[in-house]
Amino acid sequence: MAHDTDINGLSINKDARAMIARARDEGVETVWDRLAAQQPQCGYCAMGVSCRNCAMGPCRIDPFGEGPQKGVCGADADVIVARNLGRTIAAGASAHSDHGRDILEVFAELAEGKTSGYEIRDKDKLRALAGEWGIATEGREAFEIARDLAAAMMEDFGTRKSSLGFAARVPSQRIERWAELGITPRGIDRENVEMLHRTHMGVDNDYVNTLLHCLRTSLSDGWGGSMVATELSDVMFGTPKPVPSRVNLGALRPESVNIALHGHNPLLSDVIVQAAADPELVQLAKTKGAEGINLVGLCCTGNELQMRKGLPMAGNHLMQELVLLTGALDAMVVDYQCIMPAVTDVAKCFHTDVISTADKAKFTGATHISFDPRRGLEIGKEIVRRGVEAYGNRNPDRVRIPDETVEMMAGFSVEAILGALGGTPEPLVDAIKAGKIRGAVGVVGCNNPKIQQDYGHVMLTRRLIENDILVVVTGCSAIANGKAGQMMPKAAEMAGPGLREVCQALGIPPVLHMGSCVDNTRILVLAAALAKHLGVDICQLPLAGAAPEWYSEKAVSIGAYVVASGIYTVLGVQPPIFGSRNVVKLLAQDLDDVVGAKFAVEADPERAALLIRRHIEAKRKALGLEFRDV
Ligand code: BF8
Ligand code: SF4
Repeated sequence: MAHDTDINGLSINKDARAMIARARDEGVETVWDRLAAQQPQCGYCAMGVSCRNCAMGPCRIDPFGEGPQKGVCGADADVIVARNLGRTIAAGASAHSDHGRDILEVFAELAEGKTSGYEIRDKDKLRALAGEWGIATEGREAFEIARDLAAAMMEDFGTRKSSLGFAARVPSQRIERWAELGITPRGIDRENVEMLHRTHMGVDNDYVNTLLHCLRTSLSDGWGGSMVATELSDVMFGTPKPVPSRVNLGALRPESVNIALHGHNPLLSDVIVQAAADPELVQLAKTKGAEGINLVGLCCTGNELQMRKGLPMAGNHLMQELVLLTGALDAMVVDYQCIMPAVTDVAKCFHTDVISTADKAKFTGATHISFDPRRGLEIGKEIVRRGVEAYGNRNPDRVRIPDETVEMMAGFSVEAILGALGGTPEPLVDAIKAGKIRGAVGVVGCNNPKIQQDYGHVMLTRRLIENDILVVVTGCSAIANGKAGQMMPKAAEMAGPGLREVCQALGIPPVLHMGSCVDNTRILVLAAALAKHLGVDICQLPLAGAAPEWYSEKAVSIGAYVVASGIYTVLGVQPPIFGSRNVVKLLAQDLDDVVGAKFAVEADPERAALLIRRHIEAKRKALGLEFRDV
């Protein structure tokens, strides 16, 4: 196994390093070993100039201009790079939107009274959503309203409409821009299918046209599939409110049955939380010698549970193998997305039962228990029972749980943020106008083993809050910031004087947990609400986005819809587009003229913070607000 990197360079987390060291001692392969084994990675693919879209290929373009400049079909670097980006975005948007559809289908069954373990927990939100979608609520039962809302939302996935239901949330200036550019998302599935069509050999051979459709496809995710997922999850599982929680591998308890919930969709994990409280199962755990049943989260399923229930979080993306290396995890329950196939291999080195649950996401080496919402609670109990049984196979001599947990706060939905402000964005707008808060930035996305784990998230966030910029986080970035102690109200001490004053007055942290990756839509909703409140377009606000350690196709879709919504976005990992100067110029420069926002790529978080601060001050200046020279 190749170990060319010093462990300290792999992660900033003490607990991660301890487990990586254990993996090396015991000969267990992890993501860092596999990355080393892949070196050197393909330069053509890294630049986006390889294509295998048809059997006349595979083809590649020589980025140095000496070798071939066209694929067999005649596609040049611009066309190939744009097509590859389009397929990446379609995959990412599809992942989010299919997750949204799964929630919607269960919501529809719930409305018909056919599910077990689900209820409508936020009836106010249901009524508010129905109002937005033009569905009558007066004198009607929640289930009747839910039935109509489900039917209306299902239409958004198809081809019968020319714009999405949530478009009414978008400021009118932005809607007009999208219409002028021809990028108004029509149907969620439609844009993704059309992207696959356009990128077939011999269809869209104009890179500008393809890139515009990239934006439209991503918008069908942000204002479509992901937004359906977030909003209906709130209706079914509760709209998050500020809640205390904890994070780190120390969330595992040596004396308890430990079950990790990993993946993205709260449909199953929510019923598992109910099942784990079942007195019979708790008793069973006790008869096996355990103190009780301890659930912990990983990745975005973890975020969903942490946001709504304060469930402790074991870690983010690069912790999924390391949590197994504690030897203290009895079951890892997975649904889908970001679950490395490697987890079943690492689990084999211990007693851990990996349980897959989605029929569309099976894992060789895992136990598959097919999820069915009609028997949700029963299946939840069956899964928890397996975890309790696996505890009996645990070898206490192999248990190493490395660290104390860190306290963090979660639960900052838009409703909760507005609630903390007294029900209106006015106080936030006033703080921005007064310059106490210079602006706000969403720091989101993944871990990537090419970057020292969490360094990008934590350092960028630190530099922003020090400079009076409010940070909102989702996904693995939220977990990284939690581990770094930046998500408690006392972290306001790390912030600049203006932001500190506002946070201390409201009793909130300077870094707000807004949820999972589909919950980036909460950030869109907040940005749109601020823009509407001020009567401006989103692109005029002092806002930015950043994905310092992104790895996934979903992150590319998120970046694209954030930019298409008018928010400047800085990526910390180079996307595979640098084989086409024209594509880079369009995305990093020309886009600003058409959608009022663009991308930047900057690996160093200190420099990324500077780019963002300059951008925010420029937006302040353009709005006629007091600004600083950065
Ligand atoms: O959807 S941040 S590594 S876990 S893709 Fe995955 Fe990235 Fe984490 Fe959540 Ni989002
Ligand atoms: Fe080559 Fe064109 Fe086929 Fe791509 S689509 S593999 S560039 S011939």
